[in-house]
Amino acid sequence: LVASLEQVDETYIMVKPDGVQRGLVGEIISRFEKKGFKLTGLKLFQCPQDLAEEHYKDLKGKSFFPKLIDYIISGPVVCMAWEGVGVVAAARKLIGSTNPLQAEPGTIRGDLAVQTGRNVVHGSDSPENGKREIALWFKEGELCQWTPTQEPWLR
Ligand code: FUP
Repeated sequence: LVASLEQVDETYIMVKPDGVQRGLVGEIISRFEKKGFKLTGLKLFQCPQDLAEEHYKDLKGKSFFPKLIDYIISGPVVCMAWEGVGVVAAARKLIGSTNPLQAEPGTIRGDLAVQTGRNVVHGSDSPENGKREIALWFKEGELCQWTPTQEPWLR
């Protein structure tokens, strides 16, 4: 009842090309599933350069921007939309610090990555950016609003 009164947010999570190449897609998805969030969008996707630049437009002036764009378009990514109360901040906690060497053990980056420029996963940094990024990476019909049922699926 308490949770139902709270704001349900959405966040854009992406397994970056290194995560796909290293076979970490299932491991990364399962961390968000186990936490209890709801998956509302999922696809494997080769990102075009203009989309990568739009996604990271706030970082356009940074020296690492060209390298970042080359990295994101270097191979397929896995795009995901996740929904839940507090999902944006909780996903950032599950992901860990930008620099994987500073990310806590137990986080995705802390457990699975070493370099900032190859930090396996992206997560939106605010509910506003969650909405913006989901709209950027998904078309309307690719998202699925669904209600978990009480069905005894294994019987
Ligand atoms: P995060 O929100 O943790 O993904 O971090 P930022 O939005 O600050 O950075 C986005 C991406 O830029 C990072 F995932 C990796 C890359 N980056 C660098 O390559 N070098 C830097 O010094 C900072 C970020």
